[in-house]
Amino acid sequence: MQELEAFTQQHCGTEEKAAHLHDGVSPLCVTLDTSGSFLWYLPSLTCDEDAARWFQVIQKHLFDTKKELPRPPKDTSNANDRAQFYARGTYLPDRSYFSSVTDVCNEELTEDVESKGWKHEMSKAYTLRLNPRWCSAAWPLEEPKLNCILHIKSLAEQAVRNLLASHEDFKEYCDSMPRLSDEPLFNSVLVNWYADGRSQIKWHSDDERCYGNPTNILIASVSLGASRYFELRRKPRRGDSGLEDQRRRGILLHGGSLLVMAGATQAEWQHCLPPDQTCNAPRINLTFRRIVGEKRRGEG
Ligand SMILES: O=C(O)CCC(=O)C(=O)O
Repeated sequence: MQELEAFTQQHCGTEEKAAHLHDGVSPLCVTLDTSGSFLWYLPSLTCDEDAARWFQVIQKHLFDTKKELPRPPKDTSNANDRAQFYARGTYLPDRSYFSSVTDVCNEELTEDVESKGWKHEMSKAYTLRLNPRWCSAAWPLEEPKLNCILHIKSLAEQAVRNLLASHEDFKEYCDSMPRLSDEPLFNSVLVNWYADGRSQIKWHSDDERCYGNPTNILIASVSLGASRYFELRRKPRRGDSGLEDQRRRGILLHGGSLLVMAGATQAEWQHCLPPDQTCNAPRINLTFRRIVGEKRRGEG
């Protein structure tokens, strides 16, 4: 990690360094380039205690799913101890039905659903969408294992709406988004589980057609468990001769944090989670995305 830390210190702008010293509440905004690629980082989506509990509950559901269901044909967890899951089923429009984390994590929740009037609300449910690629590589997660994830989704959605509304610099971008209407910002969730620092995700960008115009993709990434470095580099170009040209950036993602990749980030940049030999604890990452267009093969 030392090497990576040195790298991060060397290659990050002052904004990213500030993330390490952050007060845990106010958002950090990082402008990556002049093409409208930018990030927000919120070190704590809610208080840390909740994040630790969320981690335990979700990890249990991931493990149970692996025990219960056949393995997807392209699951690569054997290779690098990273397993992927996606949410399948329906969700209620984004609002929180839980008053506390204990409530969220209550295993008896389905019984509570009726007393809270959820049945009535179910008529307003949306179907969770998926990137067809996930069907072969990831495990499906369904009700009631989704309660905690959907609760986090509603918190992330609210936080992102606040960020979009409060940043004058991005007004033009925000105004161009039909998503700020009543439609939920996110309609799909991919979950990555990392066993420890050996598990990684290689350089890529989430710029597939199912996410719409790559210059305007919004992804909310919530981290739980171990802190890990997250890196970005401008998409490789002919003639790049080193790190300076790639303009690499790194940010330490703490458990409980929210990272928002917005604007042209997926069109112009790649990201990865590099291995970290000093990390021996598991981590869960939830990426909330918006899938657009007609339903495709695999979406049911
Ligand atoms: O685990 C992370 O923070 C990154 C996940 C990621 O890059 C992805 O799901 O596309």
